[in-house]
Amino acid sequence: MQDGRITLTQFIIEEQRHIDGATGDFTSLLNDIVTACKVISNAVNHGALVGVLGSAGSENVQGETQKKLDVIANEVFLRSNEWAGHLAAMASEEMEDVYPIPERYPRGKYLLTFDPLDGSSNIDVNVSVGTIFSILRCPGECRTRPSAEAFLQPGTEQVCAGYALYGPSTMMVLTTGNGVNGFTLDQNIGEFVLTHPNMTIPADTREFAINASNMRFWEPPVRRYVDECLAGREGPRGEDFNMRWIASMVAEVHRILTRGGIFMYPLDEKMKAAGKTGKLRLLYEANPMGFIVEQAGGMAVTGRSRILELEPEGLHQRVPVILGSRNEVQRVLDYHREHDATHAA
Ligand code: AHM
Ligand code: MG
Repeated sequence: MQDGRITLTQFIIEEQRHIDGATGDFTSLLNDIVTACKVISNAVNHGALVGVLGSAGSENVQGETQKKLDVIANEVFLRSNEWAGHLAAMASEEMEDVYPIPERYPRGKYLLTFDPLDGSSNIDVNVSVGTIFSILRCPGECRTRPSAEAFLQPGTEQVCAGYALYGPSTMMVLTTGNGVNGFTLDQNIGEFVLTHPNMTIPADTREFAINASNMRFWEPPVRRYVDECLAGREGPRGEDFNMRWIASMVAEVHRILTRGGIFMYPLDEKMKAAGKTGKLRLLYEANPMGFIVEQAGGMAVTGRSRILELEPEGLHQRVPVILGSRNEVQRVLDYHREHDATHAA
């Protein structure tokens, strides 16, 4: 821009220039995603003024009540990204099946997964929510007949991952595997401007995030970690810890990218008894956030393995998520390893 500021579009074009064989398809796809996020941001900002708050009176595939904004954001993402010819198919938290690009449009070489409005329990109380997305390459025949199997790629295969945070300001944070950069929406000109170049997560932290209402169901390694944090200066860690829980993963990850921290939605006994494998979804929550966190120098694990190396088994598969500052995540990983070694089946 004339004033020396760098827009998201400019940033991506310049980054792609250094990639052999780049056709501009990816830049163009990202532009459509950015447009969708601006539209969602506008709806979120206007809230009750435009009648978008409250329940839609329906349930999604996971049996969760859909908010009006969940449904609107999903539609916005589909319409913005289906027409341009960059995608073969999309998959969303709000749709049971894969959404193949309609026959009337050309099909492209990428796949897009997204959670159109994450943290939607926060919408009605006017607390930050966000959009999470992940871009994969479409393997083999998938361009002609895209199926759910095409999406079942480990997180290490992601071409790009990002989130939009609809908070006091709207931000877009993304990675293409070359570090993490944050952009703030300048509402006056309608452009995302680079404001947070090369975001990195401090290796150490004294702040943790977990929904403590599940404490009685936690596995021993998680309970041990949190107990030690709560014991503070007088406990084994010898330091006081702070705690935060926003119930909006995008806001939580953004805080961690900004000042460090650890976020946990672990496996617990209640989930196990119900046959569940976690709370958060692998393909459009854990993998994109894991990619971003790792690119910022942090770690993202289930407690027992690296999230990005998991072989997905289903479109809506749930996994435990523990991510953030490297040394703390490593500690939780170690506690699981120690526990499992002494309690082998
Ligand atoms: P959602 O995709 O239905 O909004 O659920 C995901 C959200 C995350 O953003 C957040 O970390 C978590 O659910 C909060 O869960 P809880 O309500 O148990 O605190
Ligand atoms: Mg979600």
